[in-house]
Amino acid sequence: KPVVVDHIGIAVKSIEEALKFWEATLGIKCEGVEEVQEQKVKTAFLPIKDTEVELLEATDEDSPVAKFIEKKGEGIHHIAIRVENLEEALEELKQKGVRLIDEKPRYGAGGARIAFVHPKSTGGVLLELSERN
Ligand code: CMX
Repeated sequence: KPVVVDHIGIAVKSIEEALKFWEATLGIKCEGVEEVQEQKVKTAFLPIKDTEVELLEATDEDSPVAKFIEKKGEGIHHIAIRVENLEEALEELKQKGVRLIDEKPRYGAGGARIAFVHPKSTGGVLLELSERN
């Protein structure tokens, strides 16, 4: 089966400002804003056919998204691909020697179970695995 891109996460300084481009200019409607407190980010989801854009705004100055913007500026922060069984996917990658940031699932926006793969193993791209029911 082809891999499904669940969403593309984009780090922004301000979701309100970013929506002026995504909503007003491009006409892609934001379907909901949600804070993921544990990860110190506010997220805004904009559905595009078969995938979504996720705008990510830091909710704290020591948020990983604040640090990302400080270092690299606003831009693509991660790519999330859909998996059917997150534990199985993590186990398979581990067996293949892939370095994981999260060995165990945690919760992301929209109640998805997620885990991040270390950019050292992916050619510099932060990769998120996402299981949605
Ligand atoms: N792109 C490329 N590299 C990145 C990166 C990014 N976006 N974020 C982190 N890295 C790199 C770091 O530079 C670091 O590299 P070194 O080991 O060479 O120093 C490595 O990845 C590990 O990063 P870290 O910050 O030291 O590790 P942590 O475990 O503290 O945090 C992570 C990792 C990915 C969880 C955190 O940086 C992060 O981005 N958290 C926010 C997660 C998020 O976007 N949540 C939104 C909700 C989820 C959703 O539904 O999508």
